[in-house]
This record gives sequence, C-alpha cells and structure tokens, in this order.
Amino acid sequence: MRWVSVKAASLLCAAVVALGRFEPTAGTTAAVATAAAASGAQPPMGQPVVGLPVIIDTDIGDDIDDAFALTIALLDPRLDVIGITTAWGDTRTRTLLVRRLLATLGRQNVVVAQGPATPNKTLFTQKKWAMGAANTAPAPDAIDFIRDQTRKRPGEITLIALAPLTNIEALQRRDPDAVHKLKQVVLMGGSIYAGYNLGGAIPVAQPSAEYNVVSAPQGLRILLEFRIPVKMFPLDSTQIKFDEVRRDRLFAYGSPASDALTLLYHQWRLYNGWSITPTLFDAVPVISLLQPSSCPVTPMRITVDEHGYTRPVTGEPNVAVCLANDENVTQHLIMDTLAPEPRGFPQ
Ligand SMILES: [Ca+2]
Repeated sequence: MRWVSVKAASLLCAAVVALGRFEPTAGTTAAVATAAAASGAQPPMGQPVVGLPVIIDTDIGDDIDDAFALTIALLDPRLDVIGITTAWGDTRTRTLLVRRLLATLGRQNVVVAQGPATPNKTLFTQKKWAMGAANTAPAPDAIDFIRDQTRKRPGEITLIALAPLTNIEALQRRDPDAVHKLKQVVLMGGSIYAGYNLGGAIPVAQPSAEYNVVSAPQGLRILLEFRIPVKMFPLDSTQIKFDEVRRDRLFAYGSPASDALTLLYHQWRLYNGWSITPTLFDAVPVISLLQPSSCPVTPMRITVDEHGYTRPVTGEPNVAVCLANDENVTQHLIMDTLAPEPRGFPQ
C-alpha cells in the first residue's frame, strides 16, 4: 500500500511548504519524504519536506497522456502542485475531469482553475468519466489564478505546460508582467529534428508541426520573445510508449490512482482513432523535473515559423531542449510512481 505512504508524504509536503520556501533537491527531499511517510512522523525540526511549486496547464481528456502526467505529479512529493489550469477546447469538462481525479486521489486541496474555451476538433475521449465528477460548482478563472499566484510568489513557480499555450496567450493579454514572474515554463511541445512516429512506432527524421505548438503558436512566441526560461520537450524525446506489459501491471495494481488510469485508458481506447498503445508525451516533462538525467537539455535557439514548426536557428540560445530521452530511466520512474512494487499473486 505504498501509494498511501506517498500520498501522506505529499500532504505533509503541502503543509510544510506553507511555512516557507526552501530550495529542494530531489535526493534529499525524497529521502526525507520517504522516511517521514514510513514512520508516520513529522519531519525533525529544521528539516523541511518541500516540493517544487508547480502549476500544471493541461488539455486532459482528449489524448490519455495528460492523465498519466497529472497523476505522476500528484503522487510524487518532490512536486508541490499548487494548482491545475485547464486549457484548449472544452475547458469546463476538462475541469470536471481534473476534479474527479483529485477526489479519487484525496487531493481536493489542489485548486482547479478553468481557462478560456477554444474551438477544438480533437475528440474528448474521456468525457463520460469527467461527467461523473461530484463537484460541479463553477471553477475559478485560470488566467486570474496564474496571475495571482505569480504575484504572490514571483520567480518561484514552474508552469508545466502540457497543452496548446492558449492560457499563456490570454495571460499576456490580461497582464503582460505576470508571464515574467514565472520561474520557468517546462513544456511538452515542438519538433526539432524528429516528427511524429509513423504508425506510432517508426521514427521519422523529418520534423512535424507538433500539436501543442501549431494549435497556439503565439503562446510559445511570447515565451521566447519575453525571454522566459523555457525547457522544451519536443517530439524528439517524448514519444514514450506505454506497452501492454506495463499496462497489465498498472491495471492490476489496485490503487485509487491505477484504477482511475485504468478506466480513463479504456474510454480513451474505445473512442480514439489513433492507437491502443498510449504515447506518454506529457509524462516526459514531469519525469524530467523529478530526475533531470532522464532527459538532459541542450541550449538552442529556435523560432516558431508561420506554419507552427519549431525551427533551430543560429544565435543566442533562447530555450533548453531535450533531444533524446533515457527511456529506461523514464519508464522505471513512471512505473515506480504509479505501481511501485510488484504485488505478486493475491493470497
Ligand atoms: Ca496534453
């Protein structure tokens, strides 16, 4: 029942982080969190358990990778998820989906804020599960939430952007200073040298117009123009397959988190026309925050062209890009977070 321990450690983190900000390191934080969770005790005086404060901007509900990314982030105490903002398409239903996921994980303390709805031609595959959310009250506004949080904690908050960057565009329109108050933006998006794999499996050596960037190219242009620190995880490093062996282990695991992902997977599998094997694009930037060696970054200068391609150009670097993923490390961390121990056969 390790997921209970992880959740307890996470809640402990949230309580301690409210007392003040400390710069965590992954190793020390994990060690303290593990020890605290195992003993059920408060951390010793002067030895805070903290997580990196993050807001996750998500288009959860269409493809399945956002659900995996959010669940990993919420289960790992090294991240302090202070809010989740919904973006792109039917943001109301995305908000309900996030609320049901948070309730399942016992994390209703996390704010869910709703971004502006936009046109969206991609199918909302997990709508039925979203409609089962118990809390259907109106949600706070995502743009106000990001603005207010960055005002309270300038230079501290990492935005994990897993959706088309329509909320960045809206934030820049509402309060141009707010974007500058972010510590960094860690985003899944773009395509530098490699495009979408053919049939989901055969690597392509030609870049693609990647979905998040081509859907809202101005959002990335704003970040680059304003010189916001950006870590970018493009198609080159994010096409991580969640294969049948891993699915079987996760779906048989029996925790609230794995049960939720199982149900979401089956809705996605029934309604999507892409594949039965998830590609966990959005999990990669989250895993990279937990273990940077999983996806090392290279300084580059890129530009977003008129067709939504992210083109490398010469000149001063304006983004740090992960071009190659250590898939073994990434896959281990995904499984160790979502289904952390082999359970064997039931007694
Ligand atoms: Ca996404």
